[in-house]
Amino acid sequence: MMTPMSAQSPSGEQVPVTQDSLGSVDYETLFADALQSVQDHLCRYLDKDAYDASPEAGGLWEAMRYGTLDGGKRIRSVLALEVCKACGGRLEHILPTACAIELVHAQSLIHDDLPCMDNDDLRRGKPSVHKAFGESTAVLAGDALIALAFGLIAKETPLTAPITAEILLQVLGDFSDVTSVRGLVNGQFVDIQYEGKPFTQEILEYIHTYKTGALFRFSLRAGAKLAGASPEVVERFTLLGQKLGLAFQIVDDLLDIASTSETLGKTAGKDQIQQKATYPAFFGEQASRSQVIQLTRESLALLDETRGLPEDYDPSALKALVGFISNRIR
Ligand code: GRG
Repeated sequence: MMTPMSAQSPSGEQVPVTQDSLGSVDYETLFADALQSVQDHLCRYLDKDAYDASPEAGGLWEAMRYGTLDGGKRIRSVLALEVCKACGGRLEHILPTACAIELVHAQSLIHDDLPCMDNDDLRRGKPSVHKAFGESTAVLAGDALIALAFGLIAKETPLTAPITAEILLQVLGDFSDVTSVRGLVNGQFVDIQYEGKPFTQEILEYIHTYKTGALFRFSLRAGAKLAGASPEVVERFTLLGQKLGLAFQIVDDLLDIASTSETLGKTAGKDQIQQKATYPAFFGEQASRSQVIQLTRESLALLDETRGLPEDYDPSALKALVGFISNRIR
């Protein structure tokens, strides 16, 4: 079992997240194997030599690799891997999808940073892709990453038990929803529409549900599906993904206020300048923090539910991830 640690809130004060104070875990150490598996697979997939690319497209591959391989917490892919493992699944079945999640996440950051979107010159502690490679290359790199992500799932997921063609098609269908106007694009659109405008709680929840929640929901859902879990278990983990996505985004909003660009690797303090629809702007910082604590408790309770899971089900790694999401400082 993981050792519980004390929790650090985004504002720097100690917050007891749960009764047993599950807190800021040493994420890189605890999940070193998962992080390495994802990184190795991504490096191999984005190896431009392996793709017989014409030399003229070399700059595009370079931009894609720059935006994807160097930096990032990989929290969504690690969640997918750990859910699959907890549900009795195998690494080889979830790894292609976990990496596809990282490709789409990288694409969303590349496009989000463009001047026509959130306009940020700094990402993962270095110049954002359009700053390093130019705007047209950044747009094309993002476009190429989305298409490659679908190919990764379709071509590299082994069709061995418990994975059937039907399960694989379901995952691809879910992935299409996440990457379309039923997911991230929808959230980003509404987020931009409401910049500098009055917004309601419903709009705020809507933005977060799609902009950030969609990829979290997919990550956990795919992890369960690709372990061959029952529909009930898949829905339970999808709900957990919804709660974790929301907690992750509220913490992101709090860090934008309380942290620095150096720590975050992206420009801090932008939400207020751009008058974004955020939890702290609507509810205040303290109430937002309380919501994170509530979501954390609900997430831990979902992980204590064992119905439909293998006899040796061990939620400790997933509980550590919940603690990391709630108490992260970057
Ligand atoms: C998917 C087709 C398609 C389009 C994307 C641009 C866009 C449309 C959506 C933007 C979504 C977005 C940037 C949401 C913010 C989510 C968020 C909190 C990102 C930061 O995630 P971290 O902290 O980043 O996990 P690292 O760098 O650690 O990977």
